[in-house]
Amino acid sequence: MFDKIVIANRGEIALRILRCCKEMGIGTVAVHSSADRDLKHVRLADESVCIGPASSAESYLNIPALISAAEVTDAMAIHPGYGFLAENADFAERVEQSGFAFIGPRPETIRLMGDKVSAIKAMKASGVPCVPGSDGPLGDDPKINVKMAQEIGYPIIIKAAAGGGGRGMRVVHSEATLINAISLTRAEAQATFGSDVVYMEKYLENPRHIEFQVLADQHGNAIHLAERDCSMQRRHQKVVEEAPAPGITPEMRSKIGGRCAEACRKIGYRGAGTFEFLYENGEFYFIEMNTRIQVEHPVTEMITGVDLIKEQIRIAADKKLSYTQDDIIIRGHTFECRLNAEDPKTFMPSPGTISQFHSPGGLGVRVDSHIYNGYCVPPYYDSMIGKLIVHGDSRETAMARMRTALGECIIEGIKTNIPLHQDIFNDAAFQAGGTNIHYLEKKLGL
Ligand code: MV4
Repeated sequence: MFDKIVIANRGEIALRILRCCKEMGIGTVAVHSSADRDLKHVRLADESVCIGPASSAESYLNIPALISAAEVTDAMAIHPGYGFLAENADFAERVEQSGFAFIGPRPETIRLMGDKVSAIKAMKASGVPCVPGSDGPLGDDPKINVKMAQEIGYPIIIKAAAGGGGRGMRVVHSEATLINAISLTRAEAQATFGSDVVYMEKYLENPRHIEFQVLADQHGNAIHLAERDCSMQRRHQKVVEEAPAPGITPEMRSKIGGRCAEACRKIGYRGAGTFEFLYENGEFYFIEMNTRIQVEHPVTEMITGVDLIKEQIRIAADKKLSYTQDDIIIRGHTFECRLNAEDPKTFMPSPGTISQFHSPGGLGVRVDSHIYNGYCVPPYYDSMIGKLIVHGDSRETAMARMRTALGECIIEGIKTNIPLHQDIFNDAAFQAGGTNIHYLEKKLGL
């Protein structure tokens, strides 16, 4: 096992990784920007290194500074967390070339999944159900593209191969606008991602966003850990996640999850990963794979009892998975509310000093947050200040527990989105379960 790990991230996920390392008896190196000296995990880490100024580009995205931090502290591995460099194949490659373990997939896998066209191709070949589409990059012959769209059936969506997470997409409702939409998406993709490769899919109008968690070791073992429903989102930012997804039968879970695990074995996947699906009319359609630990990983941990960060670290250290598929049993229901320092109505960021923080607690309540009384939320980074996670024996119990926890939570000095969460947990359609990806934006009148 590693004797020391560099935590190449900040905020709640850095603290989550630090806690896991401590539990595993692994030494910790916190790296931080000059604006982040007072982060909770920096104070708790065995060692800390300032890697640059406040700007992420010069600190958390600074590859040479991160590798130097691992070298000077004589660490063995680097955990990238989520965001920042977590899905940067060049970073993973340079970490490994410098003699450190990258706690994540192989660089080639990150690259494969970063290109959405090659990701879909690999998944389709491995038996994962995909959205009907172009099965590859679009060419420049308008006649061929018109015919393809006709065969798929409108509406269709044009997506940038280098996009993902909602960037570089355009919905087309009829043939009249198709050719222009392809050109526009191509030009935008070139400008934004430096690649003009685009592809076509059937546009699903009212899907839910359901994703499967997987773990795969370097000994040919791969398992799935059920699904999460992340449909409650605004502008591609998830707001509430839950597991399991309402209405998904054990048979469907085992069928789709099994396909995901099988795909992992086929491509030689390593580490934790997420298969993103759109779910509509009882069918799953793969859209993208995330090669990182995700913000919402705790909902899966709470229903399975599996420590996903611990498994990531063990896998990177070449250990076998601690579980077989048969060991994974789903118990109860979990919700997660992402707590953001923002105006609950305008969504404007609200950085500043937290003058008062009282954490909710009690049976089935988990708070993954780095905030404390007097902590100053800096304006330079994402506005997420923590996650409130609840578990209960049933969806109803978990929901009641979340309402109680939200009511107990006091954060003063900054604005937070707690009132938005309270609205969501009092919403009849959300209470019934199974709301789609457009529900929140419609509710908010966007
Ligand atoms: C789609 C889609 C409908 N049909 N693909 C947006 C983020 C990116 N990961 C893929 N996205 C979508 N792809 C087809 N063929 C609708 C979306 C989409 C979406 C997906 C998941 C969560 C929120 C979303 C919000 C708007 C659009």
